[in-house]
Amino acid sequence: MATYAVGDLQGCLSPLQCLLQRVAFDPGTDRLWLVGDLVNRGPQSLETLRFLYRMRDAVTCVLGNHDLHLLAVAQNIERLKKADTLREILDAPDRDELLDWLRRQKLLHYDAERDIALVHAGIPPQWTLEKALKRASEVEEALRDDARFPLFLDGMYGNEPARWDKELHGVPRLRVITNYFTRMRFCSADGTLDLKSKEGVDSAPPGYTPWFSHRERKTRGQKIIFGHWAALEGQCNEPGLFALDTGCVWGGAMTLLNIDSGERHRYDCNQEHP
Ligand SMILES: [Mn+2]
Repeated sequence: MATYAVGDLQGCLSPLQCLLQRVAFDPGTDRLWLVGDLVNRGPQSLETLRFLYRMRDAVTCVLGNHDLHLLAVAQNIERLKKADTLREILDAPDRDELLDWLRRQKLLHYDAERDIALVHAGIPPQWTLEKALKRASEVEEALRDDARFPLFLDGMYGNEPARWDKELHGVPRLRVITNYFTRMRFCSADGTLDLKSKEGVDSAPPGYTPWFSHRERKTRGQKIIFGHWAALEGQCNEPGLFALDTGCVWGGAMTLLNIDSGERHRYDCNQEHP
């Protein structure tokens, strides 16, 4: 029995299946963790969701920005963008079953036995893991609540407030929490977000650094698996951090990590043709 974590899929099902085959993944005994962004931009978003749903008992998943976008589009709250490849999900006969499963996933997962956290983008420097889990559960509860679900999705879009304040309430409070867990790359030491820069660690505006680089970060030393940031190319020198987005959908690679042994498996999109 082994536990694996895989980087952003974004509808790239064949590379995932290839990697799972390579490690002889058995959904009866093995476990697969996903850093989110299961769908969008890639070629097989619907089949990816169906594949994961079928083996959902073996899956632990956190939501990414693209997954939340899919939920908002399906609620007719947001329109499809030109580059979105989500139409096939919206038209699928089993869409409600798939989307209902997706909506019940977490923003932040913590495995106490392994002492590892799983999140799409990251945990802002000013939060302890304990605080972060509480904040994440506020959004998770809104997602599961039939009445609050559409209101949350409707107010989810936007870059403001750029910083957490415990006095925030209602939708702006949920928005900044969601932006931390699902969109963050750079922030300042007090957790003010810069959501515009998307390139490598050197592309930060003055006063900003990657969320994980702040010296006073309260989760320093905590093991955290994350995705979302393809420009890192899987490199992150912070102790305990595992960056798994290696840009499969952009022609890079898909990375599968054996959590217990630390062994990494790579599917290189330029060299392999399933
Ligand atoms: Mn993302």
